[in-house]
Amino acid sequence: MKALRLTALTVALPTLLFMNNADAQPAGYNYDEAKVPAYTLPDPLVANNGAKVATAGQWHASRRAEVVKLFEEHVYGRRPGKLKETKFEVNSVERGVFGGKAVRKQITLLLLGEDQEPKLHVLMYLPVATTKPVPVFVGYNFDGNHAVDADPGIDISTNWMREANAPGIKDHRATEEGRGREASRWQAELIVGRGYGLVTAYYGDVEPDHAEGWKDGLRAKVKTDAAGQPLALDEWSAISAWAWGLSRIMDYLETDDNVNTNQVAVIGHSRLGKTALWAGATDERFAITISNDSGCGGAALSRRIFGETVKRINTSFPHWFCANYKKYDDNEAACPVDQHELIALMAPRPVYVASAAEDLWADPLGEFLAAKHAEPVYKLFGKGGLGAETQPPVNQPIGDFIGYHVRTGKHDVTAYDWEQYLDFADRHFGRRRWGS
Ligand code: GTR
Repeated sequence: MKALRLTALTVALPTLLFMNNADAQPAGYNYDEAKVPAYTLPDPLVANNGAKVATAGQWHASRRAEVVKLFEEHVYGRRPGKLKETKFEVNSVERGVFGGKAVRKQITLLLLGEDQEPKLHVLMYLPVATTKPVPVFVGYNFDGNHAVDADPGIDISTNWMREANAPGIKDHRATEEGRGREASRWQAELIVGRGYGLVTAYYGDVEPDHAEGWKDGLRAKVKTDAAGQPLALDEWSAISAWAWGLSRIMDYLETDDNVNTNQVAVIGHSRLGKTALWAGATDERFAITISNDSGCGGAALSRRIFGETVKRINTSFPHWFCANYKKYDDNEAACPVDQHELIALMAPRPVYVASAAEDLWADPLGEFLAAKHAEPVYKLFGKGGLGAETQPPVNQPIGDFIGYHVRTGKHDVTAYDWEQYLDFADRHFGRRRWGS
């Protein structure tokens, strides 16, 4: 197999200049660029049979599907398509939100088309300044829809939460105190002010985020596929189940006249960034995919063994990936894919990868390099990639069809991140900045 060879030395310097807080990261892992091994990346443009993929037509006709299959088999597990017709119930429509700038809707998705669990509760904001269908951002939240804004009209999530007791959580359930706790990560008013809708749901509605969570979630409920064939439970990982839920939200959006369904961007932070990438890779209805600090098993190259490793993620979160992924514990180089190929699966659709300088656990440089090595696939389509050979300095966004920035600060989603995503979406959706 023809492969790309890289060494740590060619890429280390820009990052080292501003990354000196390894203390904030879990101990016992590599945060030293000099200790990144030389590695060889699989070439997305060499087919499984060794043939070179030279045209966009060849990528679409066969190679793309091969790469999806490799990720299904070795990383995320397969995910079924539509199983049953999802039913939608609009629970509330509130006008006059954000000083009259937005409509807030709450919709329940009956994922399996019947009045049974799991039900996915969707919170949606739409700007009222236009009567035209609007572009939207779709993404899961970590703490329940009520954490996205302090508005007391938002239903409190009743499903299991990962933290046992934390501000806004008691005995693994959300409390009133959790209202608005994730607001800085969502910037709903900013998004609406720029003319976009925001659509979010609590990922734990689909399946609780713990090793046994599947037993109380979607995967345990689904016994057969649409054709009545039995589904093995090991076919999909939790990340695949969550990504499947994002596709069901997309099904709903296709029925909502207020939404421009050609302009739906899927976004996620951290584990939900991994989920957004897998959703964008497997469901081409998502016009833009945005990965915010997704790290290991998301946008970061696994072969760098910098920060979180495959073994560590499979140990802490054994349910996120499929059983085969454990074969690559301490054995990253044996995996037939690396994460640049996941990013390449978005081509020719625009994709954005964002890092945070202090988030060494997620390997910011590894995220940049994965984006960089997705470029050859974009090139097949005549689309520009990052437009830079080395990682840019902090707070300097770059890129054409592959966007990238590393901002100052920690593992989080901030207003700065959202400003970049909005600018990127404006550019690709051919929009003038709202109000200009
Ligand atoms: C960490 C995990 C990361 C990232 C993060 C998160 O504990 O090691 O891969 O997913 O959680 O989702 O916040």
